[in-house]
Amino acid sequence: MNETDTRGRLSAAAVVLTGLAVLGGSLRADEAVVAVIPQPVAVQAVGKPFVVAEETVLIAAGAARAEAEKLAAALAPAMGFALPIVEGDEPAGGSICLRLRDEHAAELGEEGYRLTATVEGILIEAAEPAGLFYGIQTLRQLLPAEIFAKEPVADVAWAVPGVEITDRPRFGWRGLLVDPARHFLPKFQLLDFIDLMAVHKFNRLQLHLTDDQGWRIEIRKYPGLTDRGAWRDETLIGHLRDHPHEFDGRTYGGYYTQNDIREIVQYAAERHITIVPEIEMPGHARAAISAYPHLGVFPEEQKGLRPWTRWGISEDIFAPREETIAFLQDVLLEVMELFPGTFIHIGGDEAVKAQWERSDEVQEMIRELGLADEAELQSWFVTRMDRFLAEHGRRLIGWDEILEGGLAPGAAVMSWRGEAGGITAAQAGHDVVMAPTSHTYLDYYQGPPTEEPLAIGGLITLEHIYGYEPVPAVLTEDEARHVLGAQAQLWSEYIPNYGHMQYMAFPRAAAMAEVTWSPPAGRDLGDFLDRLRRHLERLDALEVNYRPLDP
Ligand code: TNX
Repeated sequence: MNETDTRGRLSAAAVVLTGLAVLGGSLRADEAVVAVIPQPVAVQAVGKPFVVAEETVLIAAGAARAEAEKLAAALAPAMGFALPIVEGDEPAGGSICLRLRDEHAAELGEEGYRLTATVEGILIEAAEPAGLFYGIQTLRQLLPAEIFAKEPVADVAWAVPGVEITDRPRFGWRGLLVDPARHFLPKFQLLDFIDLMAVHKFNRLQLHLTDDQGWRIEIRKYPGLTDRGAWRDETLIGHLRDHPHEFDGRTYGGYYTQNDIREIVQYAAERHITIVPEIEMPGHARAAISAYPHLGVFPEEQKGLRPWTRWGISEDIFAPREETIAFLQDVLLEVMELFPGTFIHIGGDEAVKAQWERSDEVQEMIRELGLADEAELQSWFVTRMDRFLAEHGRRLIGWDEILEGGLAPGAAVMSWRGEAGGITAAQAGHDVVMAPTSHTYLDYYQGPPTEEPLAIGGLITLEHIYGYEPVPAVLTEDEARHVLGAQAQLWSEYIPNYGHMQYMAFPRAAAMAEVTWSPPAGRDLGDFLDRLRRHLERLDALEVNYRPLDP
């Protein structure tokens, strides 16, 4: 493990420096280890460590200054002092310099960075602010784990080992999905989660904002969506497959106001995370139809419908009427106003067609439009949205069911039912995000079900995720370019609160971070686990309720 290969690169836990020249006599840190997650592209030892102390200054100018402020803010709680920022972009002794240079674009891309730490000081260089931000995340991990503490920690030498790190991500989409629809996640906890994502260099957060069990985003034009659609009368206790079903009898709900959303989007953007909003259609629509029954296939029968109180897939599906399309496009207009990212996720999964099949009105539409069946009708529906989003300069992304009945021209596909959908879409020249149940479902068990808290089912261990390869071998090089990246999902039917969400997310999300960031050639489970042991000390300092490695 502690070997340097011929190019002078060091394996993860390799750089162990002992006997740091530290200030004062009572310092605990007498060794520092390079154990960065996700593993950087290249790490090279260059000499003695640099010790960050109260007299250290941050040097930055222009757009780098905002990143320097984030660095100062990240270090201050544990260090107990905020490093001052001085204007400039030349490193000086005893400083941490953050520098943007266009000339790095070819080598480092938009998100890459180079970090050089010597006994003299630290220099982080990048072509874009995102690169500096990721360099800062690496710097935090080069410091003793206590740097992640929320309160000042005494008697720690804030030493950074002498290293040169050159790094850039493998994929541009390094995503996690959070599902506030089944169980609501209050804003302050969502913001905390965004911080944890940033530590792991994730850059996409898909927010599953609507589902049968609740509508979680304020839409000004349709206040009923949250007045009525955000509240269910009770919630299933235990697992859906256990009978008889029991319910807790308590009203449950919540939603994000538009101000909340603006705050969340801004908070994420400061951490170089783009939020991908998901508005489900045409299925998973029960909460919306409960609020506005005329959107349903059988408005008369659906009067009095309530958001669902159990899990599974409800039959309630939007009617494909012009009125419904107009309603959803109104919703998307407000969504686009709030979320500046390119991609808008329209769901599209598990749209049970039973109501469309039973409805004379819908059958008549299928005939009039000259469509073959309900699958083509869904495709027609999605194409309407695809066009609408394109007219507004955005792109549609949906779950792989949107392939059935023909893929809308500009659509990107999120492949969840295995990789087949992603492969088909990439071969047809569409962009793809890999999110297969086989490797990326963080709502599945992570250990023997008898020893774990209740989960939806399945089994996806840390090791299994670590072994995931997002680019299917059957794709040609050109087709493979359509694989934007991969995403892990925290569906929340069986994740009732944030503490449990952390338990399901970590440490598996750390493995996912490495799958989406690091070059596949360096993938080594033993090395990852060595680094992860150090990384868990960071999560301890952050007070994350992760699942222990050996529970
Ligand atoms: C399938 S993944 C769903 C979700 C559930 C999840 C539970 C997908 C597109 N649809 O609605 O929450 O399974 O694992």
